[in-house]
Amino acid sequence: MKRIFISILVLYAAILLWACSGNRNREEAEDDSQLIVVGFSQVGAESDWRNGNTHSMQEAFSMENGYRLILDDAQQKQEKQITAIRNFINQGVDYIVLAPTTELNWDTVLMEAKAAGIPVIIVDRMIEVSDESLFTCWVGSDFHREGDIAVKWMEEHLPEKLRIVHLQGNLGSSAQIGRSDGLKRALLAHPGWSEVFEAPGDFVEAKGLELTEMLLKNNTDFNVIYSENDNMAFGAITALEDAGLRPGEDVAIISFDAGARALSLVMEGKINLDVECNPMHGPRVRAIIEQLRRGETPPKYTYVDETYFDTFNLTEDIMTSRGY
Ligand code: GZL
Repeated sequence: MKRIFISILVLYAAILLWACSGNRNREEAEDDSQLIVVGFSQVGAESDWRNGNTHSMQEAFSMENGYRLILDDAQQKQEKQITAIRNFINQGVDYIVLAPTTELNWDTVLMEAKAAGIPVIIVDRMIEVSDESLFTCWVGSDFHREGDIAVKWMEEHLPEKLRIVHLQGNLGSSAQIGRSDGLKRALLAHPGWSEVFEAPGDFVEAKGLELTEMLLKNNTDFNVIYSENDNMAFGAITALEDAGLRPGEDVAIISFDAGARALSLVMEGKINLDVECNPMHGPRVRAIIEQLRRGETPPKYTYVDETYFDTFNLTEDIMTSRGY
């Protein structure tokens, strides 16, 4: 008799537990419908900078903050971003955030987003469109200024005779256009500067390594590597060291992004100059969305503050305080 009573009690407790969990799932489902849905079309995961940018967006658009982030990695292909934006439209997201691979050919898909009444915020690189109403706001860097910072430093710290290897980012991206522009103008202004090699390394470490190994194998004479991001610089540094050369001494290394790994190399004297490119766009974009939700009008363009680091100004405190 006692055994039957206990069995009934256990069965009753199990039914009670099941009912509660069902309620909880329903509550979560109801809460989930209250979340603001953001579709984020990200370039890819090609560099430390890009990963820092993605992490910043994931932290800003967390469920705890009242958001559901749908992240799409385009593997550096514009056509994948266009497909992702169309998927976001079909899913009826509340906002679309686009980190564009290149500047051109966005009008058609942004017209579709506009027709669907979904605000589009552009982060990082710039886009060129026929009608600026096709996006709500832009948050990013001034890449031409970054190139000018690098050139000014080179004028002040490097010898008059420069034989420059130019490792470019993805051709057609604002980061490549702006950083290349700075060097191009300097080459015209400095008779003692010559560009002995130029090629896209697509912002990836493997291409930086491959291109530099090829140059060394061909006995190309160079004394500066102007690398348009840290990851290509990492590859170039490996190639130089494998060949018994001292990066930062035998060959000056100019880089962009200034991520944590690169700043360690600045401290070691292997990167001479690293121009900062701030990836922490998450909080800025979230602030824009919250302004829009309050019916306010955020600025159309917001440039992030950026500086540069070299062995003269970099400290351990700076490195620990930057968070990326
Ligand atoms: C710059 C960003 C560039 C970084 C690279 O804002 O677009 O793309 O410099 C990244 O590291 O791949």
